[in-house]
Amino acid sequence: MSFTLPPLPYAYDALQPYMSKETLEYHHDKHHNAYVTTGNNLIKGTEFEGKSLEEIVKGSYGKNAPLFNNAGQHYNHLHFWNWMKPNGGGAIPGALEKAIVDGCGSVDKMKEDFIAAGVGQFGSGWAWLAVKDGKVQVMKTPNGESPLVHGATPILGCDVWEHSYYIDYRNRRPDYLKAFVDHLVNWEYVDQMFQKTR
Ligand code: MN3
Repeated sequence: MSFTLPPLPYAYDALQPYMSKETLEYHHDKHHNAYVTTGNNLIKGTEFEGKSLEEIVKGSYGKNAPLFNNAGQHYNHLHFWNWMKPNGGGAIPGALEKAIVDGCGSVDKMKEDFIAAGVGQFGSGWAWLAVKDGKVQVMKTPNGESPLVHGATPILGCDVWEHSYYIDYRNRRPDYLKAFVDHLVNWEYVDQMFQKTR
């Protein structure tokens, strides 16, 4: 199976003013596309040809760093586009909300911890909500890693690489994370991933 780059699930200008058309053009068409192209070149002739993306991400971690970086980022970005929507950040579906309260204390505490995880990730990486041992928890990872390689299942992630926010927010990563949580998160897609862990 080779990697392919699906189109964005909304128009390039659909997330404005919280994420600009220019950011999405660079981020999707250049950055994500590069992970797809490079990943396809690196996978040729390896044991991972023909495996599923999740198998490639988990299997290459700690064994084949160049392939892992590109496959990991392909996995993260495939979901990242769907973790956002125009007019996002609204109500959280009931069963998921209950699990968030159970795992994180409250919805407000989860949002606060998620933003703090993204702000506190030194350099490039991701902030996450993940399910581990049946519990929802906040995590952060460097570079192309995700909860998948730490024994957990990601249900929401925010890209905190500078390419994700520097055009719109310059150095203000906290403002980007707050806008992501308040105005962009597609909780229905988060809920779909959460339901698969039940
Ligand atoms: Mn990115």
